Amino acid sequence: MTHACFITLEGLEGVGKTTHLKSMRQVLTAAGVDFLATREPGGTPFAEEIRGLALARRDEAVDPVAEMLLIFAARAQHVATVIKPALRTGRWVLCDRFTDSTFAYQSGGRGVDATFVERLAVEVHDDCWPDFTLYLDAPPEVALGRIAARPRDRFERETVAFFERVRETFRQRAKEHDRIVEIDASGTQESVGRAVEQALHGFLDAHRRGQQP
Ligand code: T5A
Repeated sequence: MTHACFITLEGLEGVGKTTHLKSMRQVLTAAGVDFLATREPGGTPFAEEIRGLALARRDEAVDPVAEMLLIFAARAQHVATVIKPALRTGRWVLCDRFTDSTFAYQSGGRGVDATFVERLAVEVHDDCWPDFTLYLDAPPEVALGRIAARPRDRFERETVAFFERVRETFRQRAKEHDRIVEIDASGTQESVGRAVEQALHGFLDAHRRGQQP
């Protein structure tokens, strides 16, 4: 292996990120990769507290820019104290969501200007972008249907139209960035799992050959 890689998993609520992170961990372990698994918003005690603030249901409407700044505050802490130090010491990072989610939710979903997101991304994590991102795609009714029985946080109470915009932004970013591989996650858990593992093996093979995107 040449350098430590930063891998992320993206997609709507309930699409199967947590489920498939488990098999991604198994693939990395079997390949002999030393990695840490983490998530956003969160990944450190302070950032997890910010996550709690951002996701909590409340009576007061939350301003989209205030929401985005909270998420970037958590990200600043996470990148500075967990992600960058791990990568610097040769440890790979596997992260459930990262800045692609901010483009999808705060810009696509809430309407914050994408150039503002881009500027904050530069300030907060500079060139620390994922080397490889798996985007699990499914219509909102399929993804949210899978978590219909559990209590909803502030985001999960949004409208289908909101999630359609989020999905469209994810799909657009997958078209624009070679590092993002889109996987149809509307099938069975087994078929999606196979596609996830195949894509990750493809990345690992390309990385070994020095050909990653
Ligand atoms: N957020 C986050 C932003 O707005 N901006 C940002 O920049 C960031 C980083 C937290 C929230 O933060 C927002 C977006 C989010 O609203 P989160 O913690 O990642 O995000 O929470 P969720 O996405 O809500 O995580 P979930 O646990 O809801 O969804 P998962 O992990 O995608 O789904 P998972 O794996 O738990 O699966 C859900 C259920 O479906 C089943 C599983 O067994 C499970 O029961 N399942 C399937 N069933 C049928 N077929 C399949 N193919 C299945 N795959 C899984």
